[in-house]
Amino acid sequence: ELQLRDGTRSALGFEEPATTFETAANVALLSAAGAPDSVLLASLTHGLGHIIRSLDPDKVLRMGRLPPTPDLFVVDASDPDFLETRFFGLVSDLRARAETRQSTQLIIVPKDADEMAAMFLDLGADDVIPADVSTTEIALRAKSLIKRKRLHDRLRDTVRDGLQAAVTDPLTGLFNRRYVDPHLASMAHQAQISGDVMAVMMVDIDHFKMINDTYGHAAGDSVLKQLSKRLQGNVRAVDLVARVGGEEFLIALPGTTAAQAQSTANRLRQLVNSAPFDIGEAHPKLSVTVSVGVAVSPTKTKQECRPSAICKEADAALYVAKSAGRNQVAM
Ligand code: GH3
Ligand code: MG
Ligand code: MG
Ligand code: MG
Repeated sequence: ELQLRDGTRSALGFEEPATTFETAANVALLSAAGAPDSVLLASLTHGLGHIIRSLDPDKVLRMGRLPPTPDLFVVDASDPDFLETRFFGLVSDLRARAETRQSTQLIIVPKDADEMAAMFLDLGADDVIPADVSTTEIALRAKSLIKRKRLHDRLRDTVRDGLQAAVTDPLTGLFNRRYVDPHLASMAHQAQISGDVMAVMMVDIDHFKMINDTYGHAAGDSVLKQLSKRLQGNVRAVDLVARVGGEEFLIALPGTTAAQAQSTANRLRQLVNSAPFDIGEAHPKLSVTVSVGVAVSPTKTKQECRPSAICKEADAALYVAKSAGRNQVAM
């Protein structure tokens, strides 16, 4: 018995998680409360935390919500005295719920229960095996399921990271133009249906070219990074700060009136000017100012909420602020 357990564990890679899996596999055993302990199932889950001997879907799914979510659910439906329909419901629930959808499922059925096996596969089980196959075989199949699942996880993460990179400005970590357009569109849509107001600000650094020309491009970059932090750190969580040009930032503020937007813009403008920027030991700290153009929706010309119209008005207001001498807010 001991030898069997050890053999199963090492076949699954539990003995050497670092070489077989990047992190130890997390396996949950689901079985009827009264079902006899099987050496195999005990060994599958040995030392891995989650062993839940329950078929109460709520209990099981609650466990799926706790990190780490099991890589594999082993469902022991091999007890012929137990009603298989309860297992059917559980398996389809695990597949349907967001918390456990990514976990794999290995179902152990009584031997010669072909129809039951087919039913489990239809319901979304990844693999079904009769209870009389060798423990090595079960262990190998479990291992291959976990491996496949980990591969899927990695691919999903890679895609997510790729999407994230596509909408992020690498210098400042802020969202870029590509993110702003759909974000503004959905914000405008929300404002439209709720009859709510929204505001957009264009923030542009004054005489930024002079900073580059006088202190170098690296100093300019450093100002961009610090300024981004100041802006991002001083707006609400629902507000979006994005870098939309070299030294130009867009801030989108849902549910914000003209008066509120103007006061926020002035607060941010003063915040930039209130403390000088550190651009390295070789240079004195540098005082920086910004000009801000503000627009709200519904816009001056249109009742409907169109992002392009608000942005155009914010741009025009920015131009006014620049022409009027910079370091000011216009709307
Ligand atoms: P104004 O007050 O009218 O806005 O003048 P300005 O000098 O800020 O505006 P202008 O558009 O003439 O110059 C913007 C400069 O920003 C020119 C460009 O070289 C610089 N710039 C754009 N992107 C970057 C960047 O990523 N890093 C650095 N260091 N400079 C940048
Ligand atoms: Mg300019
Ligand atoms: Mg500028
Ligand atoms: Mg500019």
